[in-house]
Amino acid sequence: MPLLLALLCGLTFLVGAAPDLAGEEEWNKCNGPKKPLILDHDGNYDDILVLLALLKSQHVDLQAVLITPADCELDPAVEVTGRVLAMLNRTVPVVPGQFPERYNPFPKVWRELASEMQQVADIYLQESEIHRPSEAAHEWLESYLGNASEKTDFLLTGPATNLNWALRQRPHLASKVGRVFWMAGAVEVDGNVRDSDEPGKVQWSDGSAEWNAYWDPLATRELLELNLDLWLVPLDATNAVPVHKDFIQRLNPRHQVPRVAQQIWAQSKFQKSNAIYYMWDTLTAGLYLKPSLATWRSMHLEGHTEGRRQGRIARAHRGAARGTVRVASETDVPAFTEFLLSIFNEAKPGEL
Ligand code: AGV
Ligand code: CA
Repeated sequence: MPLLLALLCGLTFLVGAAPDLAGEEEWNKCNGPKKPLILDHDGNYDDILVLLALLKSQHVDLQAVLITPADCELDPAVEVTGRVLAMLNRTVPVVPGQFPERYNPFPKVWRELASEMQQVADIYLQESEIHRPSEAAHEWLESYLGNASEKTDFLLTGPATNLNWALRQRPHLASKVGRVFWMAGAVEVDGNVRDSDEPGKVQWSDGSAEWNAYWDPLATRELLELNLDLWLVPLDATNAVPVHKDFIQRLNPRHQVPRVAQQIWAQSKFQKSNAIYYMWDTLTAGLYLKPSLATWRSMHLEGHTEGRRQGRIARAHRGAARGTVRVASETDVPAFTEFLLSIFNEAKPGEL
């Protein structure tokens, strides 16, 4: 990309230009025609919605879907992922990840949502053959990056375990990693690990961490230290986008993708007051596709790994050499909403 264009693009996104159509065109120019992307999700409702949105986007060349066994039961999450890919005639590898040595398990009732989605998929989507490599996600990633001729972007909508694991094994592969968008953390707001659907089962935590960062606190700390081109979307940004009924009602049930999206969102327990469902991951995907929808702040961050604040992502002490990332702060919510709806509702030629 010519230097001037690169500079212009960088400037536009850092100040958060008006997210209008011109902004989008600008982004697409910066982004090139089709970008290789790996989605690493953890099988909850909005993770699957992200997959649907990416498959409909014209600007993404999805290389693989990695699945972290965090906020899901693994097999149903793999199955639902496979069916969604088959619905859009895609045969990308679906690669399950392994558990790290130490992790903080997600509440069982949330992990079971993957089976609930599988039941819906059973009714609405065809059974499909899944291209499931035999290696674990981090091993698969090592060989993928080793063979890659250009950089690949990453969208992480669960914990950062797989990418961090691969790069710890083979640090030189970081040069093959493009932009990394990660839904994680709560920098200047409260965390959500004490939200619960299981009364009486409160996490041993001071409440300052966000779940994706808390599941594998070591990976969180290490990823922040890798000096990647990291774009973090924490609760500070996602708190502005709780799921609303009027949004769900605007999805067009006459087309297959928005219909499936509507079913998943309607099923999400978005109206519960003890554990409100937000558009955490879909906002992150939206910002990946169009960063100008938010303003970004450059921050020096570190992850805590021990005690009751483990999983917390906080500002790093002065002078720390590593850990500068871009952090989403203010999102233009109406513009994001329209953008997401346009992705889902836009009919593709030949789509049912
Ligand atoms: O912390 C947000 C992350 C997102 O990646 N996940 C859900 C999204 O996929 C964990 C989570 C927090 N609160 C939840 C979660 C809830 N009420 N139900 C299910 N998962
Ligand atoms: Ca998730």
